[in-house]
Amino acid sequence: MQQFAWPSLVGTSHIFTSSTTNADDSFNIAVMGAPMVGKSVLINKFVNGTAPTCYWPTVQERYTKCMDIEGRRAVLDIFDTPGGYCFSYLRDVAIANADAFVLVYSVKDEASFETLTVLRDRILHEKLPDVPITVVGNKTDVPISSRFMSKNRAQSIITTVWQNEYKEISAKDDSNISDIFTTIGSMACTFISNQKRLRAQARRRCSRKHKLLKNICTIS
Ligand SMILES: Nc1nc2c(ncn2[C@@H]2O[C@H](COP(=O)(O)OP(=O)(O)OP(=O)(O)O)[C@@H](O)[C@H]2O)c(=O)[nH]1
Ligand SMILES: [Mg+2]
Repeated sequence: MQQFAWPSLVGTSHIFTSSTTNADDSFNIAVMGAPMVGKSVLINKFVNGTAPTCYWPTVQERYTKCMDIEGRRAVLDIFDTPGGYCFSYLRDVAIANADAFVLVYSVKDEASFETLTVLRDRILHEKLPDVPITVVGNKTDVPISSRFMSKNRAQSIITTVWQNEYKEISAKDDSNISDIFTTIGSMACTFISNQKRLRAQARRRCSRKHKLLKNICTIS
């Protein structure tokens, strides 16, 4: 697990914290996407059970929530990122510090899907190819005629071509959106354990090579 401090808070930012005592693990989750796709509504519904009453563009906000992941108590440290381009450096900080990503677009806004492809490329450029990513198509409460892409097509691009998890929701109407965070939390947990195991294996291999070289030097 990476140890780091999220950037200091600026502008209209806040920290929203639920009880995080006695947690076994902690995972840093960045929620990213174009402006107005519903990132803040999604996070607030998950953490507080309610949505903000009016739209206010996010600068940066951080939320923590304790939940059971893979049978252990874990803290999700969730970073709500700005959609607007004037804060692109905050998105870079979020990418650098996150263990896993929830990428949100609106099913009625094609440009928000294009933004997601750019963001995803940026994440893959910075992180390992198997970094945990869940893509969320939000605002499914809108009439089907205003969708720019069918659910099947979105599912096929994201799960088959991108090889990422995909979920469609209405952050505004759906009451059960916690499985998005349970899924990304589990993915982060597996990813970090695998990284630890690979690092331990590499260390063991390195130390075996070192011993072998030492023996050869002693004999000769
Ligand atoms: N119809 C509909 N509207 C939604 C839904 N989720 C969010 N909205 C609305 O979309 C607008 C933007 O929501 P936010 O959650 O603030 O969007 P955001 O992605 O955080 O925006 P930025 O902070 O500017 O990046 C608000 O007016 C919300 O009420 C949804 O599922 N359905
Ligand atoms: Mg927001």
